[in-house]
Amino acid sequence: NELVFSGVQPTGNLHLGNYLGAIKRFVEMQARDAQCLYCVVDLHAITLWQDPAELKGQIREVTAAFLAAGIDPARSIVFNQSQVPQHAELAWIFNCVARLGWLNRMTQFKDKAGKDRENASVGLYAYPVLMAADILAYRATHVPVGEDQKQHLELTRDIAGKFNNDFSGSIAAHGHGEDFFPITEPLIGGPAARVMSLRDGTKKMSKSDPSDNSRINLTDDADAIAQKVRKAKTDPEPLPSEAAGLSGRPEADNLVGIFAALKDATRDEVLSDYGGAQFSVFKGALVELAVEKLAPLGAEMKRLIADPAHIDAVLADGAARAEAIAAPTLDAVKDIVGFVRKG
Ligand code: AQP
Repeated sequence: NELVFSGVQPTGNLHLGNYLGAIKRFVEMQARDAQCLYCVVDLHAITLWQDPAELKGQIREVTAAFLAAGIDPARSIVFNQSQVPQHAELAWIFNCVARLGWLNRMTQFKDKAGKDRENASVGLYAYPVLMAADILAYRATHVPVGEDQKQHLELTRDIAGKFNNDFSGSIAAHGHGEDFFPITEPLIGGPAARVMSLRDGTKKMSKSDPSDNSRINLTDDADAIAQKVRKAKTDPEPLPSEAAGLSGRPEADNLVGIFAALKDATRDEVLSDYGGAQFSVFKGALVELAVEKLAPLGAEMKRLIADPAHIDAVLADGAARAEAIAAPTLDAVKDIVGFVRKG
């Protein structure tokens, strides 16, 4: 049985990369015959300091983006991580399974901690272990994410494998199959698995980039979208007629990839229409397409955010349904590890 899990951090400035690399694909996964869980990962968000006066709004904004994009909270389980205690509980057990050497290789920690590593939170370091717990508390088989999460997904697989191996005798003694935790499949792909900054085609589009012109925010209106696309960095050559011609042209590759993802097409299909075109022409078409797809999404997000009670009710309902799946897994894990537990 397929079970899909993924999450987005409520750290503000949700952008086109989060949408094309993750949220749009969450919606597509609903069409498969699988239970999907989509989580606003607030425990992850506080690995970097978040203003308590802003955090609730940020959590509701991500929830609104999920719903506005087409995630149906009756079919999928939409919730925020801190309402389901099993994530943090399982993360502790996994802290005792994961090895320091594995975490020392994580490039996202190195990027986010920067030069002042001694001053980074322990949570930022242990972030990928909590992510493994998010996924494995539901024994999820498939995780749609952007390219930047590939290494963390590999760590999840390593933790699942080591747990299955370290506790194989106890897993069997408690009547479970030898693969208690599944070896989760990352679902990374499509033309926008890694959307780059509009100002620098070698840097990922990111919430924390100080330049607002580097990203299209999901709440940007039509004028802002148009202005940012028109200002986006390009090179002087016209577009090539095939995707192979984009290599070594990161900015052109990025804009064509964004166009393709918005249009549900491939880069080659886009270039069969725009090969040989100047950027002035292509950007005009991209503005039109981006406004057509994103402006209604942003408007619907704003409408939903205006009714926080509705969003909070969706999250509470989702948390109860998520906990109903995670609690029996945690009970089984405690038995396997050898804890005494009530009832
Ligand atoms: N640029 C991107 N292209 C494609 N996918 C992306 N994702 C993020 N950036 C891009 C995917 O969005 C999902 C949620 O990401 P996240 O909220 O967990 O955090 P992040 O990856 O740390 O996002 P940012 O925007 O890059 O934030 P900062 O600036 O804090 O580093 C994930 O599936 C992610 O892959």
